[in-house]
Amino acid sequence: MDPRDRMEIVQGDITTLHVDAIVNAANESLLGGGGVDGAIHRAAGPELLAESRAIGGCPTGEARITKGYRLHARWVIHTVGPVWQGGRSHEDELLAGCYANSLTLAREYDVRTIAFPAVSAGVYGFPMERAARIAIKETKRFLDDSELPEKVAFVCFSRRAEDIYQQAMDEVFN
Ligand code: AR6
Repeated sequence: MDPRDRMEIVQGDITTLHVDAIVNAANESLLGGGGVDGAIHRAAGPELLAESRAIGGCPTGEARITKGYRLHARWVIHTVGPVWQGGRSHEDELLAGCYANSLTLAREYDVRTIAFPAVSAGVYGFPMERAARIAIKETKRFLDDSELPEKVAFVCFSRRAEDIYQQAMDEVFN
């Protein structure tokens, strides 16, 4: 199937989705925080923190996997996006790494359906337009060479984010 038909934009709360894996926009400690990270930890329950603590952290641009516990999702893939510092501190490459490394881990665990939030585009201050373009470009690149995951959802928390992702999709595929 064409990568475009395997990628979709959805608006809503990532913690409610029935997918094999959801991606968490974590920080290097993997010990939880605000934003989507806080929402995922609240929905998954305290076992998630216990398993995350045992991992011992994750460098920016990389990804780690845990179980999903009380979530519908079987797995949580924790990735650490870069903090936006103006764009000259390898933020683009690090963010691209978040997507490539999360998708690689997903494939290793036979994940068929996965959902990403807008990694780094909240508290970490990455401009949403730029983050969305990187997310879609990097995911397309991965899916071009891989049958798994079968479907990738980009979860937008606001209508504004949804519009931005839609535009990025049009740019990357046209
Ligand atoms: N479902 C989907 N998207 C959400 C949800 C949700 N439930 N909640 C927020 N978003 P952020 P970051 C969106 O700040 O920028 C944490 O404290 C949100 O609107 O969660 O990577 C971590 O521990 C935004 O578009 O992640 C780190 O310290 C996007 O998710 C730090 O924040 C990402 O916003 C990571 O910052």
